[in-house]
Amino acid sequence: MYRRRFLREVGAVGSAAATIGLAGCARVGGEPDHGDGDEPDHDVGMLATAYRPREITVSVGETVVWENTSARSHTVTAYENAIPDEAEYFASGGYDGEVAAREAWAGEFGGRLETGDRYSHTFAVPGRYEYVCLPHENGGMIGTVVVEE
Ligand SMILES: [Cu+2]
Repeated sequence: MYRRRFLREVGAVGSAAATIGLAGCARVGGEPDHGDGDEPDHDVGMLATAYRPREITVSVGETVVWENTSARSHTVTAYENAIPDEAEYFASGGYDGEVAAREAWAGEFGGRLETGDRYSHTFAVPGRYEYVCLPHENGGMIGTVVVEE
C-alpha cells in the first residue's frame, strides 16, 4: 500500500554519487520527486507509547510499513494467538514465533526499532492481527491490522 518505501535509501545513494563527482546530476540531500506530494513515508508511526494509527485496515496482499517516529526504541511483535491460524508470524527482527521474539528482546533488545527505523510485513491472509511493542506492553502499546479480502 505504500509506494515510497525506500525513499531514504534512494536519497542516500544520490548523496554518495555527489561525493564522487557526479554532483551535476545528483540531488545532494534531496529526495527524488515522485510526484506524490505529501504522502507520508509509512503507514503506522510510533509515539512514545502508542502506535499511530492504533488500528489500520488493508487488503490482502498489501504491505504495511511501520516507522519509529519517536525518540524511544520500540518493536512490532505479533501476538501469536491473536493472528489468523493460517497466517505467517511476523515480528521486527524476523523471529518466527512470539517466544523467540520475547527471548531476543529480553536478552539483547532483539527486534528493536530505533528512531527512523522501519519494519514492513505483507499480509497474505485475511483476518485480524494484534501486535504489541515488547518494551511498552505494560503501557498498552498494542496495535491491530485488519486485512480484508
Ligand atoms: Cu514501544
